[in-house]
Amino acid sequence: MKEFNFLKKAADLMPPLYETVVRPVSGIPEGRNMRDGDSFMLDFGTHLVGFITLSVEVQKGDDTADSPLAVQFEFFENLREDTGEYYTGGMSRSWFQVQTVFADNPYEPVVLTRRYAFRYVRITFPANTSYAVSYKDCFVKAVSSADLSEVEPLPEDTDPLLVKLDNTALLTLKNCMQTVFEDGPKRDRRLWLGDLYLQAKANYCTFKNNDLVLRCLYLFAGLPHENGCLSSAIFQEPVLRNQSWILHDYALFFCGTLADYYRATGRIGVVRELWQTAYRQTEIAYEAFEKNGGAAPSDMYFTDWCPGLDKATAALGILVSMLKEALFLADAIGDSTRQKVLSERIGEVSKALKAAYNPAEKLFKAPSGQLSVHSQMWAVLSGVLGDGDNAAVMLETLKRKDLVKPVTPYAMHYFSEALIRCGLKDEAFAFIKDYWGAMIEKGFDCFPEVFVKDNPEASPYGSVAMNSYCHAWSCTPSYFIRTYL
Ligand code: RAM
Repeated sequence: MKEFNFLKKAADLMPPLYETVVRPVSGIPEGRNMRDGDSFMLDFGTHLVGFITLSVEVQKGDDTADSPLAVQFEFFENLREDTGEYYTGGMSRSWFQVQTVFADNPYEPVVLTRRYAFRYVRITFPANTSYAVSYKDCFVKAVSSADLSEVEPLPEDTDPLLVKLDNTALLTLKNCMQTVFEDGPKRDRRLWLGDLYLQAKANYCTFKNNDLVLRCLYLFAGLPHENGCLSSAIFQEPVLRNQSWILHDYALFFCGTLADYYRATGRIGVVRELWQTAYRQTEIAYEAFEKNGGAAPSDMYFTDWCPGLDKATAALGILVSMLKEALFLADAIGDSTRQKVLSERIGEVSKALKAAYNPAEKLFKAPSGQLSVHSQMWAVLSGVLGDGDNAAVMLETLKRKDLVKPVTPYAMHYFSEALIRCGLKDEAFAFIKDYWGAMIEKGFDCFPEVFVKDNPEASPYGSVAMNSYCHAWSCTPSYFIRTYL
């Protein structure tokens, strides 16, 4: 019943979508007569999410339009996707943005009703029609639930690179803001809790669509698994449902997202309403820690797409951090029984995490002995060491070249936050400019899902064609710039 109410509230918060009409800036095949495999590539000049319409002029043949017109559309967020390879990785090829339309009436505009995410579209007329066609018009009805007029301009003297990072981050977030905070508008077009946590942080200091955050919180709370654990993601299509994959870090981020929502809005009523759900996530993750002999079950934590990562220490850091966020919520509503339980549990998990610290080396080790950036940043964010030791860990992390490094801007967010947390703000901004700046330098219009500076082929899915090139978990430069500068 309670779940049903949450879903009803989520439905009531369905946002309106703002529409903008955009036409291509280049690639228009002026005066070309096309058929039988002829094609052209339009460039819309910026990343868009929306619906395309194409109109052509039928050129008079012997017997005009005596067969349907076949039009193939291939959409690319980024030309790196145009590999021409046949994909055999683990994801479905149906994520590739290709559609062929057979228009019985070529004199009418061809209107696609499926939403695509792209900057470029290759249009091909594959059939050997007796007639040729020429380009007449093409436009996109771009959609987003983000309201640009809410975004305050940065001060005039802001470093031009930071302005670029902010603009790119804003476009990334905006195009992922649809009827929920999607992870990426090309793929998976789904609401993920780990992504939402970061999107919401960026949203509060940009588009301020706080009701969209609330809608997403209600969707998760309304669709728990049987034991009360929240799902890592929610599908809206074909039917509203939760995803079977459970991740303890993502479930715990419900506490962090709710705590941030409360900090941003002061709405204590929402905290009261969602408190049971939030608290339940800490119980589940803590019980798993206990059952696992006082260690976090790393296979239940996402952490990053980094291959071969030993996640156990980072996972403990996440658990302590989110238990603390839950304690913050318990304090806010005055739940003294749970304040006590949470404080004890924070103590227990902190002890396990501290055991991974080597003071001589000033680094945290994973159980396999692996040294990773992930272990350091999450240990620092959890606050188990004092400020001075925290800073020493991060300085050591910056110095050492042999640590396993994150491969996603998602994990790099936490690395940047960890630097700021221990007073290394200059180092944090130098890193943000270097890492996200490299994406700008490489010509990305939006921030992608995966980015490794010296490996352009990096992909968790076996091909860069499957990567998402507008991925909201990468949008946090706006959060850093607008919160800390
Ligand atoms: C990717 C999704 C999403 C992320 C999951 C774990 O496949 O696109 O962003 O949260 O991985």
